Amino acid sequence: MRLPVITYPDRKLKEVSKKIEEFDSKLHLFLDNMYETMMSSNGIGLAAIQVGKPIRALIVNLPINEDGEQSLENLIEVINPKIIHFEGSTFYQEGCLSVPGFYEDIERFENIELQYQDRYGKFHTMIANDLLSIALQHEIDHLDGKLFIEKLSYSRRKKFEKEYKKKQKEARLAS
Ligand code: Y12
Ligand code: CO
Repeated sequence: MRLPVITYPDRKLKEVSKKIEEFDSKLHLFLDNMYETMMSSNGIGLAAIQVGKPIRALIVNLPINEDGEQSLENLIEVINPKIIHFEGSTFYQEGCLSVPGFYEDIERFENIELQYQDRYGKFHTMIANDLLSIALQHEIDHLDGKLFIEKLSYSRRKKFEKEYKKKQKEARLAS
């Protein structure tokens, strides 16, 4: 089932998500619904809070080629993540399904080491580089109630707020 994606400035996105303790069929169905929602919205990453559930779950499915194709085999489900090491710095033009139509260069760690659980509660450790590292950091920020726009400079954020409000007004008038 496709779930509605919450968009900025909904205050729900500021909520800090709770640790997952039960790895049951209810969680599995929710993760499946997150996947359907992300794929049907042309996303490559989604956190549970973006569909209104404040639990520490996120999914990432990076493109496998330059045409942007995605494969279920590459889907990564991450529960209760903890970044245990990080190094380097990199910039990438990020976008977010909860901030539609806005992309901006954001600084992140280049490489991270992540401890997390899978949908069955099994613990894993992963080293993530490049785009995967960026996507995971973006999604983990959602679990802590943070959006990538909060990393913008004061002047860029002001400009964003003005442009975003204008776009929202135009969309309301067109609907
Ligand atoms: C690098 C940087 C950030 C991430 C987080 C995951 N972000 C996304 O999946 C964003 C997807 C996105 C898709 C949109 O829809 C279409 O393009 C059709 C979109 O909509 C508009 O711009 C209107 C915005 C964002 C992962 C890796
Ligand atoms: Co996002």
